Amino acid sequence: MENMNLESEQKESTVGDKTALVTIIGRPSAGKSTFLNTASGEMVSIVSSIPQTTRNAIRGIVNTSLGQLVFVDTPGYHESNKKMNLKMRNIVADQLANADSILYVVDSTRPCGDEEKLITELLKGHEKKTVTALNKIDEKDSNPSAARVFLSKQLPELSEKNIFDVSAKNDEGINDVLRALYELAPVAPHLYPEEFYTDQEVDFRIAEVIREQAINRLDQEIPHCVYVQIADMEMRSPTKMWCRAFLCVEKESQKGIVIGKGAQMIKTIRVESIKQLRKIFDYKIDLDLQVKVDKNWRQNDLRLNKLLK
Ligand SMILES: Nc1nc2c(ncn2[C@@H]2O[C@H](COP(=O)(O)OP(=O)(O)OP(=O)(O)O)[C@@H](O)[C@H]2O)c(=O)[nH]1
Ligand SMILES: [Mg+2]
Repeated sequence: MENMNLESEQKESTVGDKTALVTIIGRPSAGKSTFLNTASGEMVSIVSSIPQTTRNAIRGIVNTSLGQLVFVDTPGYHESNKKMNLKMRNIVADQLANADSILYVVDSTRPCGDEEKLITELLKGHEKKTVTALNKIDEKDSNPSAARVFLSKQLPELSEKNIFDVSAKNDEGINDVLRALYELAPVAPHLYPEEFYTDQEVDFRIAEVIREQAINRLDQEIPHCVYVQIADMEMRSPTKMWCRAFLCVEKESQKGIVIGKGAQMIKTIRVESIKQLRKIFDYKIDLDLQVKVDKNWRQNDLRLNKLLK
């Protein structure tokens, strides 16, 4: 009996008692998903140099001795009347309304103009619960001082002590941001068991990894015209899963490009996806990957409602 008590004592949580739901917002390509991956130490949200990589609200959980921060990565917020963008903006607005606090990521290498103003408008009224990360300070053309001047004009209520210079890519300044977020967080029950670092379903994660590998190899408009459909998944043994997925494009002409000469492109996407998935899951995934045309899917409300949430 005594031993059992000892065991339960040892298993007692080492995660502190604060909890907060933190929505990450910022322009496309500001580095929101990179921040989340670095802060959580896991590949939670896919990253690419192409704006509008993230299309969903994606949760990543950071547990430390101070408590549990549940980050919600969101699509880059920007002006465009395209159906898909309007849906992505709704995702951001919903997540902002739900948030206990906000992590505002600014790309310090880009001048703060109208695009940034659009986001500061969204943040008005939320200044007290916002922590700002001026990202990409590792870049030569980074200008965090200019960003600070812009912010002091646009959001004078924003406390300077909650604005930090960071490099999400190089893990610089991340702990300062986390500390400030813990400072704002209330003592509250945790939202997830401490072994969780994301709430994403397996099929969604597989689809996202394939999309990441695809968009990082395709150019011009094609990355925006791609989505991944998981058609079938089956555990064939405790260490092996079989999965059939379709890389869907909008037009017949794009299909040829995604397949590539001698099917080289689709083969590379498949092999690199398997490698990435191996890092995430503790079983091997045998991937059957094919390309399919889903004509003008970005105009299809049913499809968008299913893909963007
Ligand atoms: N130099 C540098 N590049 C970075 C840093 N953080 C992110 N990046 C790069 O910026 C690009 C966009 O990063 P993401 O994390 O996908 O940006 P995002 O804000 O999630 O973009 P969307 O999902 O499109 O809104 C990628 O090429 C990243 O490697 C950083 O601290 N320094
Ligand atoms: Mg992103």
